[in-house]
Amino acid sequence: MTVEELDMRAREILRGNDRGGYTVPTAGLYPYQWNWDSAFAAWGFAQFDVDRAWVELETLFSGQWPNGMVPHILFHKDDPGYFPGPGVWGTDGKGPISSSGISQPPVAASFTRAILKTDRAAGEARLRALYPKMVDWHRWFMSWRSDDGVIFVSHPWEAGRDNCADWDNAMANIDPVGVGEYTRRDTSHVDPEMRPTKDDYDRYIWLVQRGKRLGWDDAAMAQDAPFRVADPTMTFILLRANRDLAAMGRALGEDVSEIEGWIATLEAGVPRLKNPNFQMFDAIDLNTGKRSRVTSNASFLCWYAGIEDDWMRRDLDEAFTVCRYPVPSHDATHPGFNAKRYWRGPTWAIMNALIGIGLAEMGHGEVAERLRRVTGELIAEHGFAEYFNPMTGDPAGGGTFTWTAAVWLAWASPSVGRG
Ligand code: 9WN
Repeated sequence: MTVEELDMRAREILRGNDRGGYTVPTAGLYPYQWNWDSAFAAWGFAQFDVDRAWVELETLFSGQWPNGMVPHILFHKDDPGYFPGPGVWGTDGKGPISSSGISQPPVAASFTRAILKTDRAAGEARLRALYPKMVDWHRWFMSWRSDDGVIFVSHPWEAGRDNCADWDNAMANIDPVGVGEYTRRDTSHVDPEMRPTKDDYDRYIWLVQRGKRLGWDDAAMAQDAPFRVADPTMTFILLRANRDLAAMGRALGEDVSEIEGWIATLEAGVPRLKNPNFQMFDAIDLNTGKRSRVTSNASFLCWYAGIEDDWMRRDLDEAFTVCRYPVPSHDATHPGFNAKRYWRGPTWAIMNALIGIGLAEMGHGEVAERLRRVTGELIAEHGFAEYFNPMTGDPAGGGTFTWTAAVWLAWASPSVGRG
């Protein structure tokens, strides 16, 4: 396909996954609105229909809970094709729309700022309405997910990197006793070898059952929490999002001192995520202090957060040597690497886009451009898949995927205007 045809195909995918005000990640496998997927979708829509981009974000924030949390899934319309659905989550009455009870990486403020650049005229009024909601959401993270400036997750799904090795220590300490029988739906849509294992799912569901039992009450859930893992994804993304939120607040004439305080707290927390023995950014099980000791694609989000790191820069060069299509979600030289299984090896275009944006901004223009080019080739040659084998480029997971199409339109396509 030519670049023009690929651009058109990407727009068709976004339109095709549009369910009226929100976009599903892909039909069948993920039939609801997911949080960070929607923020990427908005970024994609902004390249050809900026009004639709704002609507995507507005619909996402229409599901915000009174405590500020923006759920990771909004169940606008019941669909038996996904498990666990609204009944398993049991969040009735917690928010204005049926939803899950956890959040996801807060990329929305950063994409809002990117969208504003394409829509300076009408954008200000839309931003004015969204801004306080984003502040409330970020405050919720700082109140309930910060451990002295490192952001932790309460469930693997909260980080959006469901089965990555960063959670292995904490997952091994959970005994999913009483989880009961359930039927997964993901493995009827996708090859089970590309998905998390049953051991993983037992723990995912067990944690959801615990949240439901505790009425998804933040204070109750924080007591003796069985899963508390300090996460590079969340910490770097929230730090970056706070910088973007503060910039937008200043432009609106708002007092941003609270947000500046969060930025200082997170900047002070980041060094704890640096593994002192292996020098990469990894995860920490806060219940035991054990580190994950694996480089993931989230380790390379440091630049996106405005943090320079020479060791990670060298690791990135190595990833280019080992993989034809970096950046793998799990160090490809490590015995735990699996080129097919979800977040334990495959390359994700969304992560590459965030890494590439950060590299370019921090003065690593050459490698940023190389990553953009190789991601563009990956999508052009292998399609708009959910994720890809980093060695061969083989597509994996769901197809006609919203965020891969969005990343193509906004970042990876050779037609994207630079400068
Ligand atoms: C659980 C929708 C979501 C992404 C996540 C990705 C995957 C869900 C699942 O799909 O997670 O939230 O059922 O596997 O890991 O990042 O937001 O695309």
